[in-house]
Amino acid sequence: MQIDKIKIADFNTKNLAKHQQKLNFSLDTISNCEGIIAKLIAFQIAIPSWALGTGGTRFGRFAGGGEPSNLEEKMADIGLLHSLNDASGAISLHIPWDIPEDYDAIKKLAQQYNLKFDAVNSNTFQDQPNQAHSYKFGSLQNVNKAVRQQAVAHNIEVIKHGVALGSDALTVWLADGSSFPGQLNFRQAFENTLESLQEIYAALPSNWKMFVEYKAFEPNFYSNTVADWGQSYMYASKLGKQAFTLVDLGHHLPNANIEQIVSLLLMEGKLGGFHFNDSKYADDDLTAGSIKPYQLFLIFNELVEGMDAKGMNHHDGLGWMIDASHNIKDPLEDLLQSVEAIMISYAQALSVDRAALKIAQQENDVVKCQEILQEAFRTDVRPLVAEARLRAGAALNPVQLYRDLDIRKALIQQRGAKSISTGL
Ligand SMILES: [Mn+2]
Repeated sequence: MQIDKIKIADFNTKNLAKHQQKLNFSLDTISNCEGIIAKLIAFQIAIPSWALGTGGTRFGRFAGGGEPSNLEEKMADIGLLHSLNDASGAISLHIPWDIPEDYDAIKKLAQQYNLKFDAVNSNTFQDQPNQAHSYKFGSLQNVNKAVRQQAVAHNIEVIKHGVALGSDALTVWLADGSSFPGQLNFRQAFENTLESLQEIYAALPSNWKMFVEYKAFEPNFYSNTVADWGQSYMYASKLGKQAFTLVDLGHHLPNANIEQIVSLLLMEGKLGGFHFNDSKYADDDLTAGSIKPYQLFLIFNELVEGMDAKGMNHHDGLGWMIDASHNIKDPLEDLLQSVEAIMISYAQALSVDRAALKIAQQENDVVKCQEILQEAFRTDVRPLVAEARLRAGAALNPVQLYRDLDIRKALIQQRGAKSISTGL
């Protein structure tokens, strides 16, 4: 289903006076509001094709109803999000969960919803029906060359799907590792993985990027073969200039200083992309900004500072994507909340007084440094984010309009109460 533009306009008209009041206060208190709003309008966050349905835990899954059961319906859902917030204009496909059957039809659909194809994702963390070899003991790292070759061939096939759709990046996340000491020779696992990645890298079109995603633990519990940013950086450096590290916020050990990781990877020109989510304990895949909004702001603070230092475009210099799971919330509401949290953190980071911060840092004025950052964090930038949406023809309050229009109810009527998303 698509939302009638008139309904969005009506909603905005109804809420305009209140918005204007808040916006006027922001315009008075935050400097360079126009510059911030322009950057917010350009900023887009990709939605992964696996995030439109209800996820689950290893204990159970509680379906939400009206879930998209094929790629076309998933694109319709992202189109819906994008019409509400004008900030979700890209889809990230997961192969083989969402193999496009008719490229032209899918591309046409994307055009209709104003969506781009973000990075394509390979999957060697589970076995597919009729697969010759199992990934139980790893894929690109496997001691058996035939298994590695199968995993390499899969990644090359994913690139081909991406090329046909107009994507320009491949994300490789490996579940490879070991669950018990002694199970693996670490060096051999690294070398096998590197060799496999090199074969995939050789198949990349020249305008493509390869993102090497790391994860501290899980599903393996003793070692992961790409466990942290340092290991990812080693692979990316050895592979070449088209390879980059991808940071997923949930893939660190507790209390890791992610903002510092981001800053240094940017400095080295090796930060490729981001997966947003939030967590309290481990890789919880919760709504971005729901647990640690200050951390999200600090990360964006380094992103903005680091990208500006390199003269990078904020909106396309890196790959921006949500990677979350929705166990108890309506996935579409959850995604709207995540995008909102990301935009707020980005706007806060854009509002930091960088010149003053630089002086305070040079003077070792620790108190002043903190004051400057917290001034930006504690200033309400939500009216700027809403204004960016208003100017782009989207809704002042996407979650509210989604509820006012009873969209989930309509989706359940259309798709049924028990539809299940592919891949979950
Ligand atoms: Mn991820």
